[in-house]
Amino acid sequence: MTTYAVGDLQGCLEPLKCLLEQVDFSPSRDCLWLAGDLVNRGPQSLEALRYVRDLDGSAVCVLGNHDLHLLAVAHNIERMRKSDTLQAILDAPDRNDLIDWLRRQKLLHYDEHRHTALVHAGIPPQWTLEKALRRAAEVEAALQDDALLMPFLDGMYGNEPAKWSKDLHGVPRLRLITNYFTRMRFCKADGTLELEAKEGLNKAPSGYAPWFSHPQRKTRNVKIVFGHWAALEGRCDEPDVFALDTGCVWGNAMTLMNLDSGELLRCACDHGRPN
Ligand SMILES: [Mn+2]
Repeated sequence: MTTYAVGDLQGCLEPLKCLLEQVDFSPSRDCLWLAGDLVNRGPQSLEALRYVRDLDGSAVCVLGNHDLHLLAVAHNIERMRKSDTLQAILDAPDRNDLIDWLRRQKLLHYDEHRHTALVHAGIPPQWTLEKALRRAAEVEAALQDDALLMPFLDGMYGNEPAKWSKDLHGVPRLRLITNYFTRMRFCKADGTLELEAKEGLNKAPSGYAPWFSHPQRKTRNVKIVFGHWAALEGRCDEPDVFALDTGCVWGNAMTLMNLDSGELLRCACDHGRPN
């Protein structure tokens, strides 16, 4: 049994299949971790979503910002944007099953055996793993609660509050937790977020640094696998932190990591590119 991890699919299913073929992936034997953003921007969002759902117990998936956006669009909370490629999912006969499956996925996964965490964007520097898991569980519970789902999706969008306080409650609290796990790139050591900058490591806004590079980060003892930040091009220069989004949807490669050996495999095939 081998466990593999992949970054953002964003509707690029063919490159994933190409990578899994190369390693002779078998769902009955192996496991695939997905760092979220299964859908949007790319050409095969519906097929990618179905593929991962059908991997069933062989896949571990965390939610990304695009996956949450799909949930909001599917619940008529948010309008589709021009660049969204989600229509095929909304029109699919199994749409309700897919959306229901998506809302039951986690924001943060931790494998005790491997001492490894999987998250879409990152874990803010001021939280221990235990605290991060408790915070993620708050959002996961809201997503799975019929009474809380709509108010959460409705209030999910926005960049404020930027700074964590344990006194935050209700939707603003859930919004900040969600922003940490699904949108964060740069922040301060106390977790104050800057959500506008999307460039690489050397383009940090003044006073901010990549979430993983703060010296006092409380998850330094945990291996972390994440996606979301394509501008890193797979490099974050931080021990035990693995940036797996290598921008396949933007015409670059998809990366598959063997979590047991640390080996990285890239598929530079261009069939994932949007027109
Ligand atoms: Mn993302």
